[in-house]
Amino acid sequence: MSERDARNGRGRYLVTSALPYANGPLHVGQIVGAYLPADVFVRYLRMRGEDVVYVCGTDEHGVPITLTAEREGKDPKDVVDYWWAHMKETFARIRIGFDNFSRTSTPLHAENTQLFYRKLKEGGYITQAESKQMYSPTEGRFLPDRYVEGTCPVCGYKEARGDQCDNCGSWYEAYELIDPHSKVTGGPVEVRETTHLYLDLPKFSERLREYIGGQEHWRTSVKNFVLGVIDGGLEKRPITRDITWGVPIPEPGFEDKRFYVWFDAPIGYVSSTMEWAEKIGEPDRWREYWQEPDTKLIHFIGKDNTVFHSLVWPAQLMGTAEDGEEPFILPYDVPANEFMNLEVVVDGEPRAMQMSTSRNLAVWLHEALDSFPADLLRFYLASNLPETGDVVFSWREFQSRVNSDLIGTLGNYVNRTLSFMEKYFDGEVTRPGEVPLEAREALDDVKEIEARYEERMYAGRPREALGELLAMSRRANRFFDASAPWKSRKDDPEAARTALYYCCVLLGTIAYHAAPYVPEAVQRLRTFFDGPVERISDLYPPQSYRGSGAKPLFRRVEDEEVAAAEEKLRRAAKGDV
Ligand code: B3M
Ligand code: ZN
Repeated sequence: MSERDARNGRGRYLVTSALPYANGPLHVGQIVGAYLPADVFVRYLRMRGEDVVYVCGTDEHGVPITLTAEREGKDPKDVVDYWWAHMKETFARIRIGFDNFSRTSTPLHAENTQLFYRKLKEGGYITQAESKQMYSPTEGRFLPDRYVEGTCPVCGYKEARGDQCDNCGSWYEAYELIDPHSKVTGGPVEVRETTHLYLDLPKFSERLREYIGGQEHWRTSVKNFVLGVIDGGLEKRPITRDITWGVPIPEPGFEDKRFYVWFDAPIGYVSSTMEWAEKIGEPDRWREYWQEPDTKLIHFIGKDNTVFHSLVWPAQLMGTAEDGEEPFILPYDVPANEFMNLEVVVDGEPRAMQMSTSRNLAVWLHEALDSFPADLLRFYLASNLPETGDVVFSWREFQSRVNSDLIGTLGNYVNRTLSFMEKYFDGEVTRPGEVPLEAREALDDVKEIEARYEERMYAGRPREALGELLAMSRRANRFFDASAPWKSRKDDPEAARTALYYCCVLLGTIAYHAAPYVPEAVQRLRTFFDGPVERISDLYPPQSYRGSGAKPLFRRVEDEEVAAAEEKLRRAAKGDV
């Protein structure tokens, strides 16, 4: 996304967050990758009057699901039902405000997937071929991607998955792994022939290169990575698997196979939008968001999903556009975020470790929300988004960011303004005749900071925008300090009242820009702050501001809480949980 988008308008946006596999609780690493940045962005766009639909849902197919089901001795359906509900609730608790949270096991989604397939086939983009797949003689079945583990053929990483290496991001066929073995039994696997359907990616090479090459506003890392993949030469990719859980394939001879999860998953964005349109009683509305060329389609993802979203998925979309029907639009942007590691404090020494969901070495969101208000977690996570590189989650840093930035800088400004006003001016300040120089300077500075905030926000970088929000709060605090109303209220009460009026102007602007990050606090603020919460550039100064009964917007994070949270991670890291 680019600066040229920074305008106040009524653009149309379809924003998506990657569909999480419905096989376990959400952790903070996922939230900072695909959800919080998207949610903050969407909230902001809405405040600016843009037309936005924000969809998501669970990814309920594929090996991550069947592996979990097997491990737990359950039916895949029970696994996804449970986690769909759990995730939906957790997202609501942290205030991720999807317009629709669907799931890929719906009949509508199966229909859509088969429709995409048929269109691709009609377009001549599907081929059929025998292929080599990993077969486990002891288990008597083919083992798809993630059931197989081995050493990465590119970087030598020992625990590389069957379809992709988590360490270097390479993308290969399972039989290319060195020393491949079954993830379930640990036993050896062998290569056998089986028939599959393929998406003819090479046919899209030129169009993909042109499409991606033309995306001036994409993050360079994403763009270069994908162009590199195309330059390396695209191959036909199998879109079916020897499994029984997934979307059925409308082809004779494929009754015992299912579509590969990455074929159907992105179609889930379309299905979720259709479901949304159905729910609001305008079943055709989804077309505006998928077929109007001026809609901006933005996929927020974690970087490990880049190839699928910026290469395979656009090919799927291009390939369905050719039967005379209204074509689908292509992604306008694919903001891919980096990873979050965990700080574990061992013997007083902080160490960064990779999260491991299987070892329970993670900060689970639902647990964090049991201990802390959503706003506090949102604020810290937003200040620590992996927008440009990997980051580390640290409970100590959570405490210091919340206590010093959120409470000490932003919350403190709100508090001192409102309590001063209530205490000395009966909770009301009216518009003064003239703007004193100091106030004018403060307003001008905040206007400048606001412009930077907005540019960053429109560029899909809420972490950087948050820095500007804090700059705004510091500037406002400086104005409060410089006008020293606690002094002037005695010898020049009018000057104090004037200063307080402008403090309220700044307060309303700070609250406006804080709302995407800490929505609950700003909602609460409106119950005791009566005045416009508005961009400074749009503000029509009101006759008066009122405020009474103000309460602190945020609560502090205590040392004991941090100690307890750290202890939990320490124990997980040592393996005794
Ligand atoms: N479920 C992978 C993941 O959670 C996958 C994303 C699908 S987005 C269409 O990392
Ligand atoms: Zn690798």
